[in-house]
Amino acid sequence: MILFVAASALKAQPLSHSSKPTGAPIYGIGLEMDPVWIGDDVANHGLPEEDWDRVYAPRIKSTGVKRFRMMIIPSWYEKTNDDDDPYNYNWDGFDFSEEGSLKMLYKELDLVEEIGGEALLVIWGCPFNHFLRDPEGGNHWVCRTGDDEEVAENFTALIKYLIEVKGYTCVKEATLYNEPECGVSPMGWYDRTCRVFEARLRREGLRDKIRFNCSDNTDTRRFFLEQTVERVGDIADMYNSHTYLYDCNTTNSTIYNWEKRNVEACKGRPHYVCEFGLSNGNGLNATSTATRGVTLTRLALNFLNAGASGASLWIAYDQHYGGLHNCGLWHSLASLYPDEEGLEDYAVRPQYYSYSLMARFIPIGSKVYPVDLGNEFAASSYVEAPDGSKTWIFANGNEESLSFEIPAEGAYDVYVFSSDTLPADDSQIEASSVLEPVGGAVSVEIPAWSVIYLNTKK
Ligand SMILES: [Ca+2]
Ligand SMILES: [Ca+2]
Repeated sequence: MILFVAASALKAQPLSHSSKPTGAPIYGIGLEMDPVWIGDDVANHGLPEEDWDRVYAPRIKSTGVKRFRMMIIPSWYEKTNDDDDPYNYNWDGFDFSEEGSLKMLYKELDLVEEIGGEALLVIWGCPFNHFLRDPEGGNHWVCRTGDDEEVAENFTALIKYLIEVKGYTCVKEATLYNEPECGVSPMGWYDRTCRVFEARLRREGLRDKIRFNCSDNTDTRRFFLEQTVERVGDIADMYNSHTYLYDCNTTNSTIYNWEKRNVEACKGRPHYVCEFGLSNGNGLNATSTATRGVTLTRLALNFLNAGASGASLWIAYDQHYGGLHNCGLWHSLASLYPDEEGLEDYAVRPQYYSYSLMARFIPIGSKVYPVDLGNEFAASSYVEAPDGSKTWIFANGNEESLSFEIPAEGAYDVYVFSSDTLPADDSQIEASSVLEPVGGAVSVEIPAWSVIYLNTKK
């Protein structure tokens, strides 16, 4: 392996991190992992079920990701109304049997439980032919819901079942509706349903087990986040927004300021970027390039530096919702990509390795100290993990290398992600060299289009 990093005589810019952390609680680096892999609501692609245990679960474990966002559709377990009383769970009227998407949900939660991770459940809306649909609520594959009390019963029934019957401790967070402002639940409906749901969590003794994560708005609609804070700020534990506005051509300032304004809108409560990706998939942004892995890291570092509690990638792996969504950490069956010659089933993309580095070095409970590199296409953060280890992270999206001198009390393990350091298989990138301090500092060169992690040697 080529060693890019060495204590060198290059003219290096002295660097220090912010003296204070952002103050945001860090809920970790996340992945969208919707339980539709063997279900039939969205995907129907004939994947061999055993490949979950053979390929998918081991890979998720190897990434080190501990936070997962999951789609929930109310009809999966309450096809018709359990009874006419929304304050009486008629358990015979719910069906939690291990089939279809529920079976997949249990497989995913089993995995999250095993690795000590956390799951965010998101009611997506309800199908157009479902009893929860508002008769005036549109005719899409997910629609606005009608009866707030019935919605609250439906969602809390699932949460109760998962926590109290199945015994999952990883179910930690809940969101009402994916991107509600897009029509699934505009303000006026949304805030009322949130209040009824939150009251029901309290009534059922579930409130202290669940963070209520609100807004879930799309990138350009900060007004919805602001209205959410205004209307349900007394019951929300945290907020989140999504973005697909940016790519390798976007400056740090633009990305940072987008998230800074979100954080400010939340008035002291945490803000998480619950979905993010790139605005296009061409050239340096293409899904199977290492440059995409660098840009995704640069985006996440900007969010964190601006005070985000973390960021979650859309999507863990290709799920064949359609072409737009073929941007996961790995492909699906090769036969589904007729244009990609020589592709192997489940081939990983370079971002599989870069995303794992982020997840491993920014664990839940970290503190993030922003670092200003004075460069619009290279970003950096200094992260203190709960176990006391400290990591400098650099993502360089320039065509030139950059050199910095950073303080060092001891040696650093060096992890390098670039097109030249990709493992030949799906094992993750490990340390490739050690930097020993000279005179209380180390010099580090960050090559063009690379990500480098310097982790205090344990
Ligand atoms: Ca019901
Ligand atoms: Ca009922």
